[in-house]
Order: sequence, then C-alpha cells, then structure tokens
Amino acid sequence: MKTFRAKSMQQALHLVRQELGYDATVVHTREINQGLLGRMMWGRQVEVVATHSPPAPQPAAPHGSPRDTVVPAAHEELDYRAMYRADLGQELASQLDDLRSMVASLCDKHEAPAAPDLSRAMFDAFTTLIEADVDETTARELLDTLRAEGLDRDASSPADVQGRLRQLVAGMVETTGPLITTPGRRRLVALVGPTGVGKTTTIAKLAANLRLREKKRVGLITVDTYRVAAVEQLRTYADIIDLPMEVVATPREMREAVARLTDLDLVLLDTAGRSPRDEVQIQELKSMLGEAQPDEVHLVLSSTAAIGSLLPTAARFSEVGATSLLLTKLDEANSLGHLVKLFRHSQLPASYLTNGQNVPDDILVAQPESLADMLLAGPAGWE
Ligand SMILES: Nc1nc2c(ncn2[C@@H]2O[C@H](COP(=O)(O)OP(=O)(O)OP(=O)(O)O)[C@@H](O)[C@H]2O)c(=O)[nH]1
Ligand SMILES: [Mg+2]
Repeated sequence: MKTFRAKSMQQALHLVRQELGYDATVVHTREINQGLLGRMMWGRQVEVVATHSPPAPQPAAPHGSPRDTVVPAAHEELDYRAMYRADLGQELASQLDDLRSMVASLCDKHEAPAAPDLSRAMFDAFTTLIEADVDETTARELLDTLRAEGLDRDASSPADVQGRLRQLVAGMVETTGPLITTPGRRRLVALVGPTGVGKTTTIAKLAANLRLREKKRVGLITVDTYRVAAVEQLRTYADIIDLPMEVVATPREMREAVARLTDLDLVLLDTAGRSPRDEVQIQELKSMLGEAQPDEVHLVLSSTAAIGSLLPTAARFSEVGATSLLLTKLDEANSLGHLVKLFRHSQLPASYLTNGQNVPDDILVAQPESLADMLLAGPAGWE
C-alpha cells in the first residue's frame, strides 16, 4: 500500500502508474486542503492510496467524508475518467458551497456594526487616532478613558467624542511657553540635537523675534566649528539682526565667552549637530554645556523623523540635560500623531514648533490645544 500526492488527480494517477505499473489498484482517493481557504493558501492537493495486489474488499467510506472514493483497478482507463469527472463535479460543488458560506458570513458581518464594542462616534475617534499615526497603545488607552467617562453611549455625538479626545491629547503634552527674560538677569538658552534638524535656522528665528519684535538685548554663541560655513551661516544672521556673536572651540573659550556676554537679556547658544549614536560626540557636547551652564537646553528634533529614531535620540540627549523639545519641519511632515509617543516617553515639555524655512516668521510657541489639533490632524492633503 502506497500513498501518492499531487496537484491533480491525473498527476497522482500518473505517479501511481510510474511506480506500481498498470496493474496497480487504487484503494481510495481523497482531497487534501479541503475548503476554499486551504486551497487558496496551499493549492489543490489530491492523495491517492494504491497497491500492487488486487484490492481486498473495502469498508464503506467513513461517514462524513463524501469525497473519499473507492475506485476500481488502475488499468481501467475509462473508469478513471469517469471518476475524475465525478470528482471534478464534487470539487466544483464544494467550491460553490464554500463560496456561498463565505458570502453569507461576509453579509452577516456587513449587517453588524464594524466593531461591535464601539459606538459609531468611538469608532470615528479611533480612526482619527490611527490615521493621524498615533501609536495603537496610546489610541486604545485614549479610547478606554473615553469609555470610562461614558462617551461610548449612543447619546454622545461624534463632536462630543472628538472634542474630549482633543482635550485628552492636549493633556498629554506639556509646554513651556515662550522664552521669558527677566530684567537684570541674563538667560542662557542652548539648542542641541542631531545634524540638519534646523538648530541654526531656529536660533536665527528666535533671535530676530526677540531682538526686533520684543526689543530684547540678544547675543549669540556658536560652538559649531566642525562644519565648513557653519560659523558663517550664524554670522550672517548676527550681522543682519545686529547681534554680538562669539565663536568658541574649547570648553575654556566657552567659559570666557559666557563671561563676556553677561550684559544682555538673552544669549542663544548654537551647537554642532551630534549623532546620538556617537558616544564621544555626546560627551564633548556634555562637557561644553557643563562649562556654559545654560538655563535651558532645547532638544531640536525634526518632526519628519520616524518614531523609531526619535525615541532613542531623545533618550540619548537627555544625558546632556535637555529640558524641552523643539520640533521642526512640521510643514514637511505628513502627519504628526507619532509625536504623542515622543512626548509620553521623553516626558519633556514642548517649547517651539517650526513650520518652514523663513526667518523669522516660520516659528510658533507650542500650546497644548493647538498642538493637539496638529497631532490629530491626520495626513496632510498631499496632491
Ligand atoms: N521645511 C523646513 N525646513 C527647515 C525648517 N527649519 C530648518 N529648515 C531647513 O533645514 C536645513 C538645515 O537647517 P540648519 O538650521 O542648518 O540645521 P542645523 O540643525 O543647524 O544643522 P547642523 O548645524 O548641520 O547640525 C536648512 O535648509 C533649513 O532651511 C522648517 O521648519 N521647515
Ligand atoms: Mg547648525
């Protein structure tokens, strides 16, 4: 007795003949992967059990497996064709049955609510969160809170639920408010972060707004001596806005520069972009900041970066004493919901948001409600 498997009955019988010859006896045939799903996943498979000797009288096919067929000897070609046709008929009938039950179950699902444990308004809220790229854990937690507050009842309108959702998200982000200067006490504010995120441009925006609009006495220090033209970039802004500027290369020079710029309201400290994965660079930055003793250290991060890199970057820069998050390039981000996770994990408040290259206009003070609106806004209308 031998078992053969193939994709079709013809192929299986061919195998039988090849191995056992024309006087082989087919004991029974059966279809494996019954059901539409099995066939879709693994394709059709037919199993034929055959033997050399004439078949012993077979018991009736087991109850409930109508496709098991006891067939006559293999050399009776005509019988095979008839059997194959009968099998094909059964196959089609069973596929039709499968299709019928599949359609029936889809229809059932269609009539039921999309997710039975969610009201329409709650379902909309969940969709808003996921489309905005809020992580699923946070989205579910927010939904749990809404549910605990009774907003999943039918009486709650989608507007009620969305309004409360916005409040909850706003409650998840802390903000620092704008830079405040105190008369008679110079404030020293450093911007740190990875390369190219917009630190220098943001310093120029802050300096221009505070100097030209708020008439504060502002000075600049740059420790960015790594990149060709990095100093020139800041000096150009310093000249246009008419600000004193110091360039430092060593911790000692930093101490001296900070001491020279005491008679001001605000000193903004620009730093070279540092790789969060480079321990030496991070330690250098740490010792520079150790000399400067800034009042605030804003960690500048691009909102276009993936959450998978934002989280370890924020963790790394917390070592240099970051006190707030400053998020740039909002204008380039498709959606901002991923930043909710950044706020939750870093536990740092947001200071400013930047949304373009224009100095000094493309900068906003971060405020919880408007930030929540941005975080929930979902994909921008890319044409
Ligand atoms: N679209 C957009 N571009 C920005 C924004 N902020 C800065 N940029 C651009 O980003 C690029 C890099 O800006 P920089 O200010 O030089 O960045 P940086 O962090 O100082 O860079 P390194 O000093 O090299 O680490 C420039 O082309 C800026 O114009 C923003 O909010 N939106
Ligand atoms: Mg720079």
